[in-house]
Amino acid sequence: MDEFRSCDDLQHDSKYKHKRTIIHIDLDCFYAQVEMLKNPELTDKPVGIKQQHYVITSNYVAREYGIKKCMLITEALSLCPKLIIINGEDLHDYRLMSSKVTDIVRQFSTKVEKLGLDENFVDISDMVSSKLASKDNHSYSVVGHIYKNEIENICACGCRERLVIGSNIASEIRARIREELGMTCCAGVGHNKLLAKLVGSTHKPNQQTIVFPCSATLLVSNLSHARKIPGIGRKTSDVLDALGIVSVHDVQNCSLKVLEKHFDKSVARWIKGACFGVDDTDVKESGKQQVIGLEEASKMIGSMEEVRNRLKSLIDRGMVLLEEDGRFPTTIRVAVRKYSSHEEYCRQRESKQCPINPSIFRSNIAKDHILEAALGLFKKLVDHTKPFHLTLIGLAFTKFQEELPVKSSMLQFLRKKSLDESSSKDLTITDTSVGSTIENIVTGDNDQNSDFNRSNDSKQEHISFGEIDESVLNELPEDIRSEIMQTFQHENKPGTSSSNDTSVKCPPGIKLEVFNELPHEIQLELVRDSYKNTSNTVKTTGLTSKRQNSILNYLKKK
Ligand code: TTP
Ligand code: MG
Repeated sequence: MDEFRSCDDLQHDSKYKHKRTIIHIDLDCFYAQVEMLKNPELTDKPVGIKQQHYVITSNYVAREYGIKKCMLITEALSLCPKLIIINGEDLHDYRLMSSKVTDIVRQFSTKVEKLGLDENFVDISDMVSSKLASKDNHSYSVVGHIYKNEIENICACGCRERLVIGSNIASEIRARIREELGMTCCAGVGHNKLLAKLVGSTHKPNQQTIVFPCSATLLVSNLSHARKIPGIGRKTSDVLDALGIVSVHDVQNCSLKVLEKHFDKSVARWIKGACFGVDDTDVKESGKQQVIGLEEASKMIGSMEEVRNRLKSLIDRGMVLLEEDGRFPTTIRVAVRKYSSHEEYCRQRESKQCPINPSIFRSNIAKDHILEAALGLFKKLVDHTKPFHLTLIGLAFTKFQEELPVKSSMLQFLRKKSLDESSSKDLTITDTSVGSTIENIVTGDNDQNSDFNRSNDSKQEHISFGEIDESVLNELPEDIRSEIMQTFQHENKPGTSSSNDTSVKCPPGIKLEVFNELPHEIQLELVRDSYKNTSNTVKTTGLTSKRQNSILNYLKKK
C-alpha cells in the first residue's frame, strides 16, 4: 500500500490500486462528423446540427466562431451567419455509426461499455498483461500527450509501463476507426474510468492523452466544480451545493462523516474518492442498447394538448426504432426538463418509469397503451392542474427482452391434461401491465421464490412435443399454428430464460379447464388474489380485494 501512497497520495483505498488499464474513446463532434462524412463538401465549412431551436453540436470549424453545444440557433447564426444548419432529429445514421465504432473497439477487448452514442470505455488490462508477458514491451514509448504533474514521481507497481502500452493500443484503436470508418476521435488512457474520461478531453479534437496515477488528483482538482466530475449528477451536486461544498477542493477537505450524513455510505465514499481520482467502477460490458430513447426540446411546452401530441410523435418514432431493434421493452420512462431562467439549457432531466407488458406489442393498440402509461407518468412528474413550462419532453424504452412472452392461454389450452396438476403447483407471474405498480409478483409459496427460474427451467426440460394435442393443433389456421409452434420451440430451447415470462399459472384450488377459458386479465386478478391470500410480502395494485375474492370463491373447486 505504501508504494501507492508515495505515488499519488491516496487517501482512500482502491481495491484495484493501479492494476487496470482503461481507455475512453470519444468521437469528435459526432453528429456533425457523420454529416460531413455523408457530404464531404461540408468538411471545411461551419456546420451546426440542430434539434428543435437549438444547435446541439457543431463541427470544429463552427466552434472557432464561438458556437457552443445547446446554443439557440438564432444566437449561433448571429455569431456565424454562414453556419450551415442540418437537422439532427433523425438518429438513424448516428446510431448505425455508433454501433460500427463499438464493433471495432470490441475487437480489442470484450470489456467494452458504451456511454451514449459516441463514447466507449474499454478495459484492455488483459491485452496489456499478455503484451508484457510476451516480453516485447521494451520498445514502447508514450503515444500522444501526457497529463503531467509538476512533481515527477514514478510508481513502483508497474502502472507506468502498463499505461504506456495502453497509449499504444489507444492509438491502434483510433487508427482502425479512422481507416475503416473515416471517423476521428479522442482517447484518454488511465488506470480507471474516471481518469480515462477526464484526461481524454484535455486535448481535442483527434488527439489522445495519458494520465499517470501521480497526476490523478491534480487532474480532478483542476475541474472548476465538483459537479463536473462524471457521475456526480444534478441531485448530488444540489445537495453538495446546499452544504456549501462546491469545488473539488471543498469535497477533498470535507470529512467522510459529513458526506455520509447526506448520502448513502457507498455514494459518499465514491464522491470523496472521485475527488482524489479514485474510481473502482468496472467497465460494464454493453450488449445491445440498454435504452432506446427520444426527446423533443422546445422553448415552451405548456399545455396538456401539446404534451399529448409530443408524446404521440415520440411514440411513433420510438415504435420505428423498436421495430429496427427487434427486441421488446418491459419498461417505459418519461423525462421532462422544467424551465428555469437561472439554469443552463443542458441541465439534467427529471424522469419516472413504469413497467409495461411486452405482450401489448402484439396488439394494434400498442401505441394507445403506451400513450396512456406515458401520460400517467407525466402527471406524476408535473402538476398539470397548475400552469407549467417545460423545455423538453422525452420517452425511453428500457429493460428489453428478446422475444414476446408465451401466449399462455392458447398453449395451455392445447396441452394435454396430464400436465395439469404439476403445472398448477408453482404460482409464478410477472405482471408488467401498462401503468401497473405490481413488480415481479412471484409465487404463492415463499420457499419457491428463490427457485423461480429454476422451477420454470425444469418444467421446460420435461415438456415434450407430445404434450401438445396435435389433433387440435392441426385444425388451426396455418399462421396461428406456426406462431404456437414457434412459441413452443422457444419455450423448450435450452437456456431460454423465462424470468420475464408473463404466462399465468393456475392458482391452487381452481379448476384448470375453467381457468384456461378465462380472459388473461381475469386470470391475472385471480393469481394476484391467490397470492395475496398466501403471502403478506406482495406489493398490491390497489384492486379491490372484495371483487377478487368473489371471483376466486366462485371458481374454487367445490
Ligand atoms: P458530445 O460528445 O457532447 O459532443 P460531440 O461529440 O458532438 O463533440 P465533442 O467533439 O466535444 O465530443 O455529444 C455527442 C453527440 O450527442 C453530439 O454529436 C450530438 C448529441 N447531443 C444531443 O443529442 N443533445 C445534447 O444536448 C448534446 C450536448 C449532444
Ligand atoms: Mg464526442
